Amino acid sequence: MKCTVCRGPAIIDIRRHNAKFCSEHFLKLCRDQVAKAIKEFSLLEAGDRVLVAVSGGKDSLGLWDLLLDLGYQADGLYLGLGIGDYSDSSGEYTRAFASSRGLNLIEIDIPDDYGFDIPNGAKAARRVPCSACGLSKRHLFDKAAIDGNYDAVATGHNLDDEAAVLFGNVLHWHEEYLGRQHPLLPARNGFPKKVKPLVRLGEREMAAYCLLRGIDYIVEECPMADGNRHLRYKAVLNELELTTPGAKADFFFGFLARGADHFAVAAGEDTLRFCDRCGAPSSGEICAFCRLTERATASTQSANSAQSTPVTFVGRDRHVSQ
Ligand code: Q46
Ligand code: ZN
Ligand code: ZN
Repeated sequence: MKCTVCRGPAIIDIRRHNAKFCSEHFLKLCRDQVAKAIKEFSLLEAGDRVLVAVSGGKDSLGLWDLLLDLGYQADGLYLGLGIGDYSDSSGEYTRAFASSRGLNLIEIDIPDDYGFDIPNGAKAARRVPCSACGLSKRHLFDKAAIDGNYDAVATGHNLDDEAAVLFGNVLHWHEEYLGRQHPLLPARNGFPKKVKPLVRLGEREMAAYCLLRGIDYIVEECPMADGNRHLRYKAVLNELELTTPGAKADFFFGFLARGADHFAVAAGEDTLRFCDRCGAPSSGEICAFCRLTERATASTQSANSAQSTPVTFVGRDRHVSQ
């Protein structure tokens, strides 16, 4: 197998590009694809200060590395979710990456700082864990970016993630979520700009990128993801990609080019008011995160009884919206 660019020994075959790459040209491809996404979707400007949401996984650590390589000022933000061993080791991988490169890592620990962990807090608030987790992440990333005066929050959603989310949103015709599904969410009404610079790279490419760059990352999935719809959509699309290389990219980029505008109105406008407790933009007097914290911590004292009480979950599966 030879590199399509230099004819040297290739280490990876990317069927949707109908090309093979040696390690040098593969790393260049990754950088070029991120630079292309940034330019194509106007994600960042030269010299921007970026806050990268890092989880210790291949996508977020790879993204941090790529943004630094492309010359952006990038700091990391790690959220401790209190999900047992998974959180312990994802924090260790993140800290090891940051300290080995002398990077600035901001840490927020939800159990220490807000008094609940995601599994028990979600149960107490009668939400599915990924719904409580997603809500907390959005709120805390936004707050950290605004407080720290960052130009944007960057997340490690890759092509596989975005295609799977799009698949779910189309399958159920979630028009509002379709209206927000874009690699760029501009700053608005007190929310920071949010960008997804990895949309042109797949999961397999991110794993290979980390391997070649010597980035150690947590391989294990979050235990709360078990049975998640998002993972089932990924499996369906992987099956399709096997026989139709490029199907995921066609689906996602075709939507952005020809479908996204149609749903833009459905995303609506955010209400211009602020949470009475924390000052975050909110559609009601008290924002969703403050309500979650209240319910999650009110039940901490009676956690034992909450655990034995049957609960009705509300909220959606993870990754459906930003
Ligand atoms: S961390 Fe949180 Fe994911 Fe775990 S609880 Fe669900 S949303 S699966 S990216
Ligand atoms: Zn080559
Ligand atoms: Zn609030």
